[in-house]
Amino acid sequence: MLEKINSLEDLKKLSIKDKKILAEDIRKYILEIVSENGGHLASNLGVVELTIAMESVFNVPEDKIIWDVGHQSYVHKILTGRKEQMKTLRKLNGIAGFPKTNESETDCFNTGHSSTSISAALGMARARDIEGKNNSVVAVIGDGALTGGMALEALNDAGYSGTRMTVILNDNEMSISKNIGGMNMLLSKLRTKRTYTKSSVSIKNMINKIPVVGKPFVKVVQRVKRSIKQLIIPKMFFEDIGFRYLGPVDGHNIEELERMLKITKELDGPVLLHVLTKKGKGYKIAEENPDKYHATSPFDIETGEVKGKKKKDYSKVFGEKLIELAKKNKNIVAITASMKDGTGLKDFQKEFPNRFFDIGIAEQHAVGLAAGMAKAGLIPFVPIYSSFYQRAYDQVIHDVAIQNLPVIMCVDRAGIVGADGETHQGEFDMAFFRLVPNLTIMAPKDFKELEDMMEYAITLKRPVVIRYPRGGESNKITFDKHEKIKLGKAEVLKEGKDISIIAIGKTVSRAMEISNILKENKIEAEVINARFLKPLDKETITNSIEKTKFVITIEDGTIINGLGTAVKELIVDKELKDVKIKSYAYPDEFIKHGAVEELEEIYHLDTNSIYEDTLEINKQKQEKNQKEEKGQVKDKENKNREQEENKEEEKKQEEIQRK
Ligand SMILES: Cc1ncc(C[n+]2csc(CCOP(=O)(O)OP(=O)(O)O)c2C)c(N)n1
Repeated sequence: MLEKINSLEDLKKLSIKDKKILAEDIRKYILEIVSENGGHLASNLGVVELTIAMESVFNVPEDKIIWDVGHQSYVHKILTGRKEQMKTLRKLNGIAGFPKTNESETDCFNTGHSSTSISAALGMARARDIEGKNNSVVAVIGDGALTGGMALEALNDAGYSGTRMTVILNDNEMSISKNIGGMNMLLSKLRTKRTYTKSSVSIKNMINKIPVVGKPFVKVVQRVKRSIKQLIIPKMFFEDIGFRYLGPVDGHNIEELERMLKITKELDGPVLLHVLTKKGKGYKIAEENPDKYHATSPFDIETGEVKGKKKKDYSKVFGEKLIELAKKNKNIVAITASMKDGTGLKDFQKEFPNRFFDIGIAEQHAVGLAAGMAKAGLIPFVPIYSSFYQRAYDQVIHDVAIQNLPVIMCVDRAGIVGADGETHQGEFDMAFFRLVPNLTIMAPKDFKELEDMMEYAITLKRPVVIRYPRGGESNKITFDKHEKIKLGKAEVLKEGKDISIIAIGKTVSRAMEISNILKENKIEAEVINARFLKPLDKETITNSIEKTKFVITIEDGTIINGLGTAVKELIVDKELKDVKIKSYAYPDEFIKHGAVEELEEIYHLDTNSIYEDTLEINKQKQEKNQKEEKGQVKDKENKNREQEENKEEEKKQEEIQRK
């Protein structure tokens, strides 16, 4: 059936029976692609019928569908003319793993971070009303994403405004792991109810028939009415804030879905359609382990085994060390914004269930909560991915930094993460944290240094940022030396007279690799592991630059306001003369998806590019030195000649005078 579907027109012609066959074909196709390329599996398998029904009932691109997070948009992409290209999913220059407006006009809004869809949909609906158009606007949001503050802010606005729009709540009871929170408690009550289309209307009518006589009586009766409603219809939360609630509906029944979607299309004002789906639907292994197959590396379809050996990564080292530290210090607690697996906290939760807090997809709250805990004497560790820390920037400044509170902010997935692309790349954190007063910012060169930094952070008793990358240590360089961590002290890993290479975090091993190749070319590089972006070790760096007069900086962050900028500021402030500096970092642009190694090469951050560049600059430097030396020799010769001539002239004058 999938072979016959090349456009939405083809889809719309199918009978329900054929759409069911199509759904199975799409599942197989997604399984093939994700098992090859990696990607978000379980969420996509869960929305196959929902997407078919939506694309059948709504008329995209005139009607607007906004996919929250967007990780579940594969079915949509397959149905909207990108079936063949999906084989390039998440590859360099291939189809992105999230909606992209530049890929298709049916992707009406870019997403990637959670909980944005209702705001965007409301914005489009308001624009439609102002322009006097009539199209539908739909936000599709998961129960996980509904725990995010931005979604709740948007519900609050949309319900009150009465704007015509639809929110489809795709409820699979899962965020990445089991969903939690008060909203989830509300949804679990709703899940067990039968569909409210007719029944809700009749219950409402019944309640409205309770007579209200006399003013003092009104309030009492209203309160009674309200509690009766709450008892019978937990959907009242949505209705009370201004939404018309429909559902719950079986999210794998295309016929029923289409029927309900058609109703939503006809209704005025904001509507919330509650759809129940199963994460991983149709692939037993994912149904049984939806968290493991939420996002996966390439795997074997038969066994579900992930291909290739899984190496130890920074998140795991972080999680293990935190358990060790927490055993010694009862004040240590851990907070996650719905990412306990990704950030390595799974075992911490088992070991210390009372000191572990999964607070939903709510990064702002995570940091605000940590600030409160720190103020009251606890030591909160808050591991959040770099790109998601963007959400909590104000909380870092307002709640943590201004009050100088000892919150330990662990920035996981710092730097380029690869296939998830521009919304998930973590190249900005050094830049945006560097300008916040009171923050100490560190990045480890390897696992051992991460452990040392975590231990050290506790002793500081003020806000600390520790950033570390996705994946594991370098497999080319191992570090034997680990100097004790001291505030604002860099580590000189290798002494040299020709060039200073200053790096931080993951790129320190690259600096070592480059220095090794340079050595083969008789160039002695001094390698400095900066360790601290803030406070920067000005003394060590100045001494090195004064010696070599040629410095390169390497970092997996943006070129603006990172390590390179800090070193340049230092050179200017200290008025260091005749210094050549070249900074390697990501440029001032959003970095698209692709393998990390490919992206590093494109942006000249790979070992070879830096090495070749360095060789060239060093050659220029030597030529300049030689020229200067030659110039100096010539100057000396000229001076000597002048002196001789002067002497002769003096002699002549003396002779004349004597005569
Ligand atoms: C701001 C932000 N924090 C964290 C994430 C990581 N993340 C991606 S999907 C997801 C769970 C989403 O759950 P839900 O909305 O229920 O969708 P489902 O995958 O269950 O369909 C999380 C936490 C994110 N994308 N954005």
